[in-house]
Amino acid sequence: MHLLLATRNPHKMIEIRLILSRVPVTLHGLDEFPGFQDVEEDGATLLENAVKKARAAFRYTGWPSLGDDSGLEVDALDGEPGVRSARYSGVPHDAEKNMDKLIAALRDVRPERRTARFRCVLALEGYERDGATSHTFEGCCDGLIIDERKGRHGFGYDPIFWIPEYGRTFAELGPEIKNRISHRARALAEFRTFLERGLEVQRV
Ligand code: ITT
Repeated sequence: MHLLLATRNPHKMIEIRLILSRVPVTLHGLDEFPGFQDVEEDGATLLENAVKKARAAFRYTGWPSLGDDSGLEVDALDGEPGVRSARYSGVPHDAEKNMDKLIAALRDVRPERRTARFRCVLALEGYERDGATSHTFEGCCDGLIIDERKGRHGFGYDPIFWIPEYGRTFAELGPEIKNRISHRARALAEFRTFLERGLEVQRV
């Protein structure tokens, strides 16, 4: 099976390729389709945007396409930046400015009240199963937002997303652990189960 990863974010791309490395699918990137125009991510939810990205890629290429929309939900900010995580401090995306803005917004919030979660929604379009050609998967990872950047791995908000169980940020943990426990890893685990079930059905 060929699967197009409908993302322009090279970090997501690397994580998804690693997490799916043992799954018998051939992964492709949007770089193979230079004429493809990016969609506007104007949905009100992660789900809407994930579907929009996957659907546009499937329509353009004809290949089953997987869109990833993800975001950081901070409880003390009523779930912000959420769906606006990438452009929290404006366009074009700037991870450093986004972290500065988030740290400033939480300046008066006590450490124990800085609970947050990363959420990842994946949309698969163009893959027929059980009478549907549209499927979605979701994963979350809980943590706390800290004031000081720690670690050099990962991307986006990873240096200030601290995981209590490990006593480290995503950026300190590195890809091996992040790709086991992250929101993206959990959503992709659901996706993998879905694919493997389909492959078993084909074998029967
Ligand atoms: P595509 O739409 O092309 O996939 P994007 O970076 O614009 O790339 P999103 O719209 O899903 O992706 O934005 C998600 C933002 O949330 C991303 O830019 C980061 O700022 C943040 N984010 C998502 N997953 C993350 C992760 O694993 N680690 C750190 N930050 C993450």
